[in-house]
Amino acid sequence: MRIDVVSIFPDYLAPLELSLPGKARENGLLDLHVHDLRRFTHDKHHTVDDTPYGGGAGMVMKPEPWGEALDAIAPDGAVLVVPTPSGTPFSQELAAELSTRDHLVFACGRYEGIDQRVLDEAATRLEVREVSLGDYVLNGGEVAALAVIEAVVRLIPGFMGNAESLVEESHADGLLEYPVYTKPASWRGHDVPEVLLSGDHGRIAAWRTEQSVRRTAQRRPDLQHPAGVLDDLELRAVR
Ligand code: 6GU
Repeated sequence: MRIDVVSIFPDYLAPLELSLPGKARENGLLDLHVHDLRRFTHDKHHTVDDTPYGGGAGMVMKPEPWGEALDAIAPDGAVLVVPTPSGTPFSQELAAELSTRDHLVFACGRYEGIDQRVLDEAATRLEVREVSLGDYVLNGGEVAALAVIEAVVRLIPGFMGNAESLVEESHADGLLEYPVYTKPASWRGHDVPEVLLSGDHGRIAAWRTEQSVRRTAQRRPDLQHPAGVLDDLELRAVR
């Protein structure tokens, strides 16, 4: 997979050299490039923003540098990912979809956002996905791009060694993860639940599913989970 990131703060993307994306790069599974938007300006001050038409607070990113950057960096067939608090919510499902694509280009906006015509024009030749991390406001798209890239890269086929650790984790089945424990069995007066020491794999699996269902019902009543999970375990009471 190739990923390009365009930002006026390319140093913000330095963590991509580390950790999972860094490993994927070393393995040759990821070809990652970060670009400074100001390289695509032509005035002395490398201006990337201007006042909004119609008035209002803040500044808007000018279309010309973005147009030139995307002409140079995003060939036909790439997916343009635009992190913005007004995007559609980013999800594990979207991460999985993006992980199957050959080329992602991230356009990191700052200020009040990017002139809408940049996205409208890009959409004539690219698939454009405006995505939000959640209902809060960041100063720019860079931190969101880091999160999206990490979620996507770890799903690239052939990346993680253990396929089970992807299947078993939070959200893969629409439920939150059950609580986990390791040694010692007793610590500061808190004991590991007895069932986990029992060696009874059937009871352990049922306990974990029940814990996942309870957590999901309590913390994330908005999450859909398959009706079969509850019915099979006769846990309808927690709904
Ligand atoms: Cl994707 N971008 C910005 N700037 N703020 C956000 C966000 C994205 N998601 C939540 N807040």
